[in-house]
Amino acid sequence: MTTEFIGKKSAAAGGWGALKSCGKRLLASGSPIAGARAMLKANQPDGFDCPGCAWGDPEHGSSFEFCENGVKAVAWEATDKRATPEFFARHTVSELSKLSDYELELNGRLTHPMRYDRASDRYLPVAWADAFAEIGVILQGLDSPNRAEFYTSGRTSNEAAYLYQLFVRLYGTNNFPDCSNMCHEASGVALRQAIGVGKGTVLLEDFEKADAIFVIGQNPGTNHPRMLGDLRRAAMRGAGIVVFNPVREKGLERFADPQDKIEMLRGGSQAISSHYYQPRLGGDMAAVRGMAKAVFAAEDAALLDGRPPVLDHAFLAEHCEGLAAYRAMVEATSWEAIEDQSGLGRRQIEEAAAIYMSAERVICTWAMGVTQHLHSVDTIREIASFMLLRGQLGKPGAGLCPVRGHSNVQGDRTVGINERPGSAFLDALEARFGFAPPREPGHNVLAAIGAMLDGTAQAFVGLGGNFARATPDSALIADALRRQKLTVHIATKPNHSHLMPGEVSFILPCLGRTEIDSRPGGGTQLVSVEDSMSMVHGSAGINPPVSPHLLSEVAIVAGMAEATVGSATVDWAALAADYDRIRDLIEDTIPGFERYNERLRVPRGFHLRNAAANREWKTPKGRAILSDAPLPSETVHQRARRDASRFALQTFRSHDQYNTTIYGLDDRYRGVYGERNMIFIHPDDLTALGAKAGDLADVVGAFDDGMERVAPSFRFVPYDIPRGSVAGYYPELNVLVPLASAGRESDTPTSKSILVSFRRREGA
Ligand SMILES: Nc1nc2c(c(=O)[nH]1)N[C@H]1C(S)=C(S)[C@@H](COP(=O)(O)OP(=O)(O)OC[C@H]3O[C@@H](n4cnc5c(=O)[nH]c(N)nc54)[C@H](O)[C@@H]3O)O[C@H]1N2
Ligand SMILES: Nc1nc2c(c(=O)[nH]1)N[C@H]1C(S)=C(S)[C@@H](COP(=O)(O)OP(=O)(O)OC[C@H]3O[C@@H](n4cnc5c(=O)[nH]c(N)nc54)[C@H](O)[C@@H]3O)O[C@H]1N2
Ligand SMILES: [Mo]
Repeated sequence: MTTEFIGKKSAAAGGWGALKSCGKRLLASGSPIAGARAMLKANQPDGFDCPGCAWGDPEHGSSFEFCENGVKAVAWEATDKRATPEFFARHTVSELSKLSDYELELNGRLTHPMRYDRASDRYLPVAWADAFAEIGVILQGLDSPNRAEFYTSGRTSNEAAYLYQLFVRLYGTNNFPDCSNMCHEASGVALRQAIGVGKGTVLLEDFEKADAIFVIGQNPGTNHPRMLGDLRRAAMRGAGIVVFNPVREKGLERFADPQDKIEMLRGGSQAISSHYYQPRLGGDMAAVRGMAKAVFAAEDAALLDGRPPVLDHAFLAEHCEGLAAYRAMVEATSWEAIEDQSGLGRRQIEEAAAIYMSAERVICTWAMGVTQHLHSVDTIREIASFMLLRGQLGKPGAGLCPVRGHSNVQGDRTVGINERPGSAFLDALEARFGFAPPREPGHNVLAAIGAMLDGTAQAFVGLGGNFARATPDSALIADALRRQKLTVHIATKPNHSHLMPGEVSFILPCLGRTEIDSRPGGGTQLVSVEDSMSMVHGSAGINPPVSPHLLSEVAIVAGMAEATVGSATVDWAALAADYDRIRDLIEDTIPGFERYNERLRVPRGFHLRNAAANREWKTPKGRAILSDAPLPSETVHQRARRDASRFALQTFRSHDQYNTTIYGLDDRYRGVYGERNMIFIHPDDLTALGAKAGDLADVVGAFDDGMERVAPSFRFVPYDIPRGSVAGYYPELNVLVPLASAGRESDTPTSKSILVSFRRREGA
């Protein structure tokens, strides 16, 4: 037995630990100066948008607006390590496949376009022009454009994403699997149904005005560290910060702001959450329903006692639809059902509801803990309905805030990465460019995988990301990629998706966010991104490119487009020479981008108008809609509890990773070090299994589709987590996420509720 990897947890998130880690990270990158210089320009008006996350940038930020994870993301890109043609000559693809994600990316930045050579099982350098030409020939030769899949990861700029969708639609398909299909898709679907806009309604400023902030299913200390600054200021003002998270996450408990000199010198820290509730996995809909039940009860009591009503009747009457049905559904749900599904006691839920009711302005934020379940859309509808009861939307200091992941995932969707584009957008493309864009819906991530598995799909192009590692049932995906006639990966560093080559396979290396993008004939270029608060702003790199052979994402997309669809309809080369021209096209075809080039160049950029935030409801009924969906009859967690050997597993992120990019093997805030194959489990569950901290077990999937799923050799870590719930890291556990288990209406893999059991292993 070994427990060496379990160590001390940080006393607070942030603080000196974060600064120390920043320094280490910059030194380890080999280019501490480039990294440090870059950080001073992160999220500044004249710098680049930090590739770390999609949290908003403050108007009056400190002289530097960055965080530990921003430093890691920047250092990761500004590394002095290079995956050169010599590197690829030294190793066959089969050899590289044996490396972990961590070891593979450690080889540094890609420097040359590479083409797979089957005879030697190696990637060999190729000229850009030859790569584009061959891609064009293969894409043109497919039986139908609908047999190609065009993936996007959310780091791509608005300009590259817009050009990509234009190319792909001109080619003839809407097959746009996107990382957001695995991420906040449920938020988009639910919010469009409820309030007519699939985005959040708050601005960063609203966090300064809220009396209460509910943070549901999100770990900002690790994934959105700059949000902790806003939560900390709110906590210091006395705002209630109510957390729902099965796991006690350090960043939501205490935070020492590295940007606050006095706090740092005193070694102090600020408590973040005022109330921390630990629901069972997938129990949030029940918890919110319980709060709504308490609100209706309080409303009745107030009416009886002649006190002012609790509900915002004026708002509900003027703006909402479905109150009676929602209320009937809430009242028909018993406390017993709510307590069993949420795992929280009625008292706790009533206490949380009291905070909601005593606050004049409430914000609710959420992330993957809410969106990656079977009933995520219903849960988010429930959150929206609950917030509408007291008119907590469309006023300062209040609103709904799905906190996005990738730094431009929201922008990519805004500019047309959508497998089900609206007709208004397609009409605009048709009018502007004079071609008939495809109208039939295309593939999202799960549909694309289905098509790759059944042989329909013949080509895969990935604009960023790590498709094979981010998706469920990893074992099947490798096969699916290898069966393609063509695989193309536009990337900054090598990852495992690159090592599953189709018949013809390319790795095309691109510039990162922090690098100067200088185009022949067009000078230095600016790109733009949209954050979680719908602010669109410019981003210009400041470091010289790591290799003279890199092209920008825009130039690569333009190169593939020209070779595939020709330049008769769109002058790709002209667009790639000057991105202002791409922005002019965005302005012409997408509402909200008026005077794009001008407004982009003011500090902090501009806000894309959000109708719901102005209490304008773009729903079919022209009103905000409360939902009357029943609670799920049984969550995965409830199912697991029927059988003592079964558990509900969630896959989350450690403090030392960016999705499939692993920066290191520590998770300081959770007190584990040097190891990632770990299962966090309640101590009593561990005892019931007859196991101890550090014992080894295989994690076995219990999804009943006849497929055997095993993640071998994981170690138990006793943790503060509800009984029956366990947790471990993504992407290592993706072998257990069943392709066939997808969120209703969102089609999102259910990465936060996987039915598993354990098979003990002998030895340590
Ligand atoms: N440093 C860093 N930053 C990142 C990323 C990264 O990998 N590293 N990834 C980026 C991306 S793409 C995204 S989408 C975001 C992700 O940001 P998060 O959503 O914070 O990511 P996860 O680590 O998946 O954490 C989910 C949290 O939800 C909790 N949770 C799980 N299941 C449930 C549940 O049923 N109910 C409730 N109430 N809570 C639950 C988990 O305990 C965990 O605290 O972060 C972005 N920022
Ligand atoms: N089990 C489980 N699975 C999950 C999740 C989970 O919580 N649990 N989360 C899901 C979520 S929220 C998401 S968003 C997806 C993420 O899925 P992806 O977006 O596909 O994955 P990433 O790991 O973010 O992609 C990393 C790769 O992007 C490339 N890259 C980095 N920067 C750039 C750049 O500037 N340009 C280009 N072209 N390439 C770049 C690098 O080569 C790197 O290897 O994973 C999903 N999968
Ligand atoms: Mo994400």
